[in-house]
Amino acid sequence: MEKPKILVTRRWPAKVEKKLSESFDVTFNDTDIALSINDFCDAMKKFDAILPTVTDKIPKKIFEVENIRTQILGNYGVGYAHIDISAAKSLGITVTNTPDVLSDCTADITLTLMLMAARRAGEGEREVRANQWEGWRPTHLVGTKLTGKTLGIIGFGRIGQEVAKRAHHGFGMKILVQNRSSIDPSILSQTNAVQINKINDLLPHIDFLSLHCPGGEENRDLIGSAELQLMKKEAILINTARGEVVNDPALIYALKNNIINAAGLDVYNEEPNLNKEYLDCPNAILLPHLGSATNETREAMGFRVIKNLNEFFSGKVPEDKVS
Ligand code: 8YV
Repeated sequence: MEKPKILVTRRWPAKVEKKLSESFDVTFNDTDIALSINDFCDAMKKFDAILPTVTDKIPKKIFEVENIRTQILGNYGVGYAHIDISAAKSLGITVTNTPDVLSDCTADITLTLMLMAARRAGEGEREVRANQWEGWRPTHLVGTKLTGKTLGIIGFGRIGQEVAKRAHHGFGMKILVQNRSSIDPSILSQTNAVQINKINDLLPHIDFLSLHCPGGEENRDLIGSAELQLMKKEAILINTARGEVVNDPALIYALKNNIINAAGLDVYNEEPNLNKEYLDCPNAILLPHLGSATNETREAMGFRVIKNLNEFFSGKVPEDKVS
């Protein structure tokens, strides 16, 4: 039997690429430059499976090409708001993602941002590198503690729960959560978390807010000026979910006008072309979408895609099927 023809849209960890080439007829993207929409349309006619990432925008148009050969999009990543899922569904094209394997690392980067923003680590590092550090003094770059503070988490799935564990058991933080469905009490009790129904009822009571809900249109601008106004002036906002969940002009205004204290961002609207006004905000910690960027996790994500492909091509429903 002929091996399925697979397109990998970006470079993946070497071990995973090797494993892929052992099992499939694979085309790699040696340039590592993201595919254009036209390239993607073309690929839909040539490959049985395409393995995209967040840098591949896959709108309805891509599913409108004639003579589609692709049966499965094996997304490398947990978030899939960049794929028009209902268009895929209407053609019976399977879409899978890679949950679980990146929860630890995304939670770790969340805590990294919380600590960096609270302790003004970005400002401090820039000062030292600019050779402008004048030495220790009691009032120099004074930040705020995590220990004992209250963390609000929007979206209490796998990543949100890992963040809660680190914050509660590591820093003694009190956890308030908002989630679209109700969370099993046995899960809440692991971190003594309290579920609040409405975001607006949570916002005035928290010192840190961390976003872990899906992106896409349903959550666009979930945090805008009205929500930021409800937060404490001392509060810190962390976004490791998706850029569209936060309204950029509203957050930039809030950072520049002491509506909130600081923000830590790993994701942006229109990545990598983030709103340049963030660069003028010293109280914004800005990371380049590093949530899952560890060797261990990037390999595990790749092997999870391979597992989904093997299940699919042996006639089973892949464990991580989202459409
Ligand atoms: C991924 C992420 O690296 O998995 C996700 O949803 O945001 C990232 O950590 C990225 O999406 C790769 O496609």
